[in-house]
Amino acid sequence: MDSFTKAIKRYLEKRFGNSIEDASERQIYQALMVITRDKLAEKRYHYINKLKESEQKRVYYMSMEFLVGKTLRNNLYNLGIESEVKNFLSENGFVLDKIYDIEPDPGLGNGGLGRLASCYMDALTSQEYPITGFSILYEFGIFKQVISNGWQQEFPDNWLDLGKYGLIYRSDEEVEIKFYGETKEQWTSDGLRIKYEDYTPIIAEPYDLMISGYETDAVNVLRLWKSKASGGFNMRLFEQGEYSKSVESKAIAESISKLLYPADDNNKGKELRIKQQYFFTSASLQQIVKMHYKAYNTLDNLAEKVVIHINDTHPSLCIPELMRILMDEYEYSWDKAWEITIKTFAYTNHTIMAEALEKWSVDLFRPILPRIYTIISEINNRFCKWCKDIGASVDLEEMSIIHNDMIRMANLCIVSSYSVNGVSKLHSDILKKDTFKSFNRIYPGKFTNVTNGIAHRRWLGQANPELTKYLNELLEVDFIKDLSSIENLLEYKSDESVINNLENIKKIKKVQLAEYIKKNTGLTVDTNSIFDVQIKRLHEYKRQLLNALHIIYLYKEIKYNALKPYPRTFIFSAKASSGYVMAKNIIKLICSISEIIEMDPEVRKYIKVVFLEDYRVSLAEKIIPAADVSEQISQAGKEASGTGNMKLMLNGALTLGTMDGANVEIYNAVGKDNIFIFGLSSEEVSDLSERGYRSEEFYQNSSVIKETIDFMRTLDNGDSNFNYMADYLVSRDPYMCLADFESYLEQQKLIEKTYQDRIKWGQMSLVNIANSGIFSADRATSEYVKEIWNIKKVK
Ligand code: DL6
Repeated sequence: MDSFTKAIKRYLEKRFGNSIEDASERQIYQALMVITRDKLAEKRYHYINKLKESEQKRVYYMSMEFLVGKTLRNNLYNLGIESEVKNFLSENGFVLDKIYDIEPDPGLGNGGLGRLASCYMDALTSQEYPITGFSILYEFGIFKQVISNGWQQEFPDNWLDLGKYGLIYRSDEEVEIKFYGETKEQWTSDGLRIKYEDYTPIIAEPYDLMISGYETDAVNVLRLWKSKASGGFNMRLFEQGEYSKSVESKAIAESISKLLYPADDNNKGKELRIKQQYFFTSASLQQIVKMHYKAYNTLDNLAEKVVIHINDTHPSLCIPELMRILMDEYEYSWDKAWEITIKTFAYTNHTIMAEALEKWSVDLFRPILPRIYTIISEINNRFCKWCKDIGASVDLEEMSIIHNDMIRMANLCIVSSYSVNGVSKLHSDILKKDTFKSFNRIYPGKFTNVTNGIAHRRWLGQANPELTKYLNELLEVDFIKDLSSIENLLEYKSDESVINNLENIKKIKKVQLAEYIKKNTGLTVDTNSIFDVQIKRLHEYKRQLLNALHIIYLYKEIKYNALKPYPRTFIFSAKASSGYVMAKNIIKLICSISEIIEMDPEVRKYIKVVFLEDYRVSLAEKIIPAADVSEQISQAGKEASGTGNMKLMLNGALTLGTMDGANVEIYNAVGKDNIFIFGLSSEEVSDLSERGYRSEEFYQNSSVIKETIDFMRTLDNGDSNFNYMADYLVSRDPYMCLADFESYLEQQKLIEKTYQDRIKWGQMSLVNIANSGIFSADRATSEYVKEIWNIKKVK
């Protein structure tokens, strides 16, 4: 620790010519970021040497998204020096929490999928497994959301400005990526060779983010690639006065890593997305193969030493890229290259939503990546032929990788990987029995399940230090090291003093959140009210609209039927994709309800609605520990797993949910008396869809639905969209909010009643915390390690 504080002082002197007494908070932040990073890099050096010596198998985790969250607190916590740094800073007049606030959230992802990738990096590192993450260094991560008059507005998130201090630039490992051009087959004395002509080269610059583990010597790396024009700007054009043209090619090259998820509702956007996918997969594969070859002087043993994990289909171009490298650069035959390839890749599917299963049009794809297209096409031809040869009575229309001039990326992944997994039991079953049933038939054993897990060190240890400290003292087990031991808490289920203490901690977290709400929205919320939380991406299938409809119902009952419910604060936070009109309408609706209630003294005594803008990891860390109710109300069969449900449970919130995704496993873990379940099951949803769902029938046949929707219309003041949303529910309601409304209402009433029995609620909350062990990312990654990757810890 001494050396750490000395290093801070030295950095301030050398970098800014300042002593610590004269330093600004910004300078302290920069010093902490750089010194922590360098300390981790030093540890990494020793770790990587051990790894090289052991020649053991490694995992490369490919993901277009890593929602890493703020890094500084995580790193100090993992290094076990957080409290010393806090004291040192405080002796010198600084507050560590204020320094943490300076760090931007690296928003290199959208939601669950990206956060999962980061939870897994953290968990694997804490368990000393060798993993490297690969992604893109987006200059602008997920947009900053501002709510203006209830409407979402998007602003660029220039996170690198302050986030760059955590990165190490590895100029020695740049690679070139080739787009467009033509490939020609050429016979040489060594046989048939592929020659690239007229291609556009782009340089991938590597930046490394150190990933620390808890109480371990292991340090893994997340490698982020940034695009750069090959050869910089065009000097000749510049000298001829063609200033804009001279920088144009540079700008085009650099657009690849400019933005996370450029809108792809037009061909230009789609093109850019394909380029992003190939850019980072090609750079990563080139790097992996080069390192492997350097270590072993052969690629014959690649699959013995390397697993490449494809996180959803976005990185699926890894597959043809490995084939290309093996054949075109290392002169392997097709058969040998294919044998290596299919033993190297494992794929996780994260969605069954048809619109999220990626497809690329051949016309768009082929000119950008001619050689990669040829390889995909050949994989497909051989796969279809193989199906016919084995006489499989399968539906090639459903399974062919290229179909109706579209390339189906999930099919490519399934055909080319040795393992395919879903992310909850229900989701994996649906993949096997429905979405990919024909594949499951011809590849018995390939499909498997790994239920998601969360990094409890961040979501409990760091986000809720009060609860962590209390449980540490009470349980006397290191549940931060091994979350399964938290089940010892069950012994205290009948101990009222423990229940009271847990309640007091919840209150502390609610007060902290209330302060944040006040500061950021101006709203005063009652910390004795039930904090009812729905935080996640805004999507129709997640049904924030169902939640809103319940609030409208309560409003009507309070105002016109003298209902006096137990006070409740409904807290929402969610970003909508910039082009997703209905999602933006739902945000507007929630904000309008909030405003109307706030203006009504009679109603606001009982209910309040808060929409917290700019949902991100660090905001989730504030909301989750303060939640009483966790709304997990997706239409059954649509949410692959969910991970927010696990984080909320871990912090003592009770789940109000459908039997969807991992809710089913939460239900099994806590038992039916410690969760609030409602709504149609996934089979019932399918049956109803097949029979033809008509929401209007539910509207006509249920007085409570009819009255709520009719009341909703009366709230429309011209500037709000109550009427529009009411029409939408009655005429379309694609995710069956109306079908589930009455059963949702029933559980909401039960929640209100149960909450008032403080001991009962406290016991239920305790049971949830105690049973959260299986949702640790340590458990989930251990399953990947044993069942899929077959790797060992670095000793
Ligand atoms: O597996 C992580 C996460 C799940 O918890 C969510 O249920 C699921 O919706 C999400 N999937 C995606 C995929 N999107 N696309 N494409 O984000 O993955």
